Amino acid sequence: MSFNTTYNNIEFVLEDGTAILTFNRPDSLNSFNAEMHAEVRAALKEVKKNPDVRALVITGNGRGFCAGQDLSDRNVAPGTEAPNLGESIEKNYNPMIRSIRALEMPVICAVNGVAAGAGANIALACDIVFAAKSAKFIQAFCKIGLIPDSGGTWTLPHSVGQARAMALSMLGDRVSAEDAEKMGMIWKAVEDETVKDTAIATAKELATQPTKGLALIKRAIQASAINTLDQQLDLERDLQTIAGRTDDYREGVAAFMAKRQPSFKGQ
Ligand code: T3D
Repeated sequence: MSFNTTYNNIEFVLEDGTAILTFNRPDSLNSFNAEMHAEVRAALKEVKKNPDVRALVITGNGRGFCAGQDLSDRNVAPGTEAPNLGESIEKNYNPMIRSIRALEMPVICAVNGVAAGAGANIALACDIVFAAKSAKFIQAFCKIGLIPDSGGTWTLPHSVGQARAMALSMLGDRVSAEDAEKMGMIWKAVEDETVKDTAIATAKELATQPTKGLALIKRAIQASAINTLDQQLDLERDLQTIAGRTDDYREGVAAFMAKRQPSFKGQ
C-alpha cells in the first residue's frame, strides 16, 4: 500500500505495518534541498498520525545514504549576505531529529552508502542502525567551517565517548561501518546487498510486537542519557505502570501461560 501523497525527492510506502521512507536524490547523494525537507517533514507527520504504522525504516537510493544539506542551495558568493543557518536548523533539521526521537515506534535505519554531515547524524538519531559494509560515516561539517548538527554533538559523545566524538568532529575522518559497529555508534554492519532487506525485515518483525511497550523502552533508554540512577528508577516505575495497563501485556502473559504465539495489537 502507498500513502496518498506523491513526492519528488523521497519514496514513501507502507508495507505490513512498516513505513519505508527512502531519500531519493541519488545524483547529489540524497542531500537535502528545501523541497526534500518539506517532504520528509510531511512523511514523518503521516507516520505519527497513521495508526496502521507500527515501525519506520529510513534509507536512501543510489550509492549514498545522505550527504546532509545540499550545498548548492547556499549562496556564499563574495559580497552576499551571510545565510542564517540557525534558521535552517530550527525549521528543518531540529524538527526532523525531534520527530524521529519522539515517534512512539521503532525507527530502523538502513545506511546504504556514505552518510555525511547531517546525513550521518540523521542515521545516529534512529533507534537501530544497520549499515552496509561499504558505507562510511563522516562528520563533514568541520571541512566547511561548521559544527555537527542534527543532534551529532549529543548522539556522538553519548554513543562513542568524548574523545572519539571530539576527534571525529574536528578531523572529519571517514568511519567505516565495521568500525562504527565496533565503537558502538551503530548496531550492525552487514553485507551491502542485504542492508535494506535486513532493516525492513527487522522493522516488520517489530511491527508485530507490543508497539506501546517498545515506545516506552525508547523513552526510558533515551532518558537514561541525562537521568541519575535514582531518577531512572522512578521513571522505570512510572513507565512500567503504563506498560502493565496495555492490552499487549495481558496478551503476552496469556499467550505465555497458554503456550501459544501472542497476537499483539500495539496497544
Ligand atoms: O545549510 C544549512 O541548512 C545548515 C545545515 C547543515 C547541515 C549539513 O549537512 S552541512 C554538511 C553538508 N555536507 C557536506 O559537507 C558533505 C559534502 N559531500 C562530500 O563531502 C562528499 O560528496 C562525500 C564525502 C559525501 C562523498 O564523496 P564522493 O567522492 O564519494 O562523492 P562526490 O563526487 O563528492 O559526490 C557525488 C555527487 O554528489 C557530486 O555531484 P557531481 O559532481 O556528480 O554532479 C557532488 O557534488 C554531489 N554532492 C555530494 N554531497 C553534496 C552534493 N551536492 C550538494 N550538496 C552536498 N552536500
